[in-house]
Amino acid sequence: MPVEKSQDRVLLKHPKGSSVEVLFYGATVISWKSASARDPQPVERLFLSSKAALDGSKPVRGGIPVVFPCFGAPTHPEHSKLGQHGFARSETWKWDSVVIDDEAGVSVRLTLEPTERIRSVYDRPFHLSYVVTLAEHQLSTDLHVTNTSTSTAFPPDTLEFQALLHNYIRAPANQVLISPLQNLAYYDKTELTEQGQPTRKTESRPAVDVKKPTDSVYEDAPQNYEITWPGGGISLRSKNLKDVVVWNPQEGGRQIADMEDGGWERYVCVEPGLVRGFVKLEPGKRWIGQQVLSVIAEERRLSL
Ligand code: TA6
Repeated sequence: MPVEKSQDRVLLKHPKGSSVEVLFYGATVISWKSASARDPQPVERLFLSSKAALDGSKPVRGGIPVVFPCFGAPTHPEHSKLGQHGFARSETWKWDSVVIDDEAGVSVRLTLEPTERIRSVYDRPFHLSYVVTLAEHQLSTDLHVTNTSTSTAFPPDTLEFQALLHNYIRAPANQVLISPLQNLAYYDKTELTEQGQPTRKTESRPAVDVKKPTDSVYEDAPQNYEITWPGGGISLRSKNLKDVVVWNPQEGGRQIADMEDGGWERYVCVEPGLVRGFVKLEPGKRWIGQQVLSVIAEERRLSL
């Protein structure tokens, strides 16, 4: 299956018409096109702002930015020199290899290792690899984090990090519903306490909408979600990413310099991550956070 590599990106094409495009900058998936029974021609499934910078000057506004090693503003002392959402989304990753190329799908790997620039803000023993896999109706992305320390000292040279896959799913924001999140504890970042912390709430809605500005971090979520709207839907399964963030700023999107006009009406972010607490990874160990996005089959969508 064709894997077309250029200076700054790689394009994967499936014989059944689906495709995915990954920028080396941030290992950001910037396009995923897939057909369905309703759309015989592949259609774009991700939102990418027309004002997004794709030249490596700033993180990409749209697609799937990779968040590592901190989510939001850093809270861990080891992350204190990092900016919002860490450095993985704003470094240029290296092309590694084609991992799989068969009837079922095509899959490539990019890697990121400490560079002088990264070490100046995050001097920790890590290796990242990101595997993007395209199938006919499915896109999987897997983030592998290795603690490369060989130290046998005590206490161990543990790597502590958060990770999240910041999916901008193309959807009519005023009609989209996300489920099942009912009864989960969540932190509402649009409502701060007197101490400036997100308000802790319990989700009462069987299906969550984003008709008003939404920035909610759900804790210990089921890792199996449906994002649906009249005539469309995406299912999302994740592994080792116990939390999930739902974000849409609505009109607040006007304040975001690289958001296209009205862009907030065209997406919802549903982001599986491990962002409450930290992964604690001992020397020599590897952790993998995974997600699979699938186009929901037509028959199910019609019955919604
Ligand atoms: O994941 C949701 C969030 O953390 C929001 O709080 C919102 O600010 C968004 O990410 C975008 O962050 P960015 O740094 O890309 O502007």
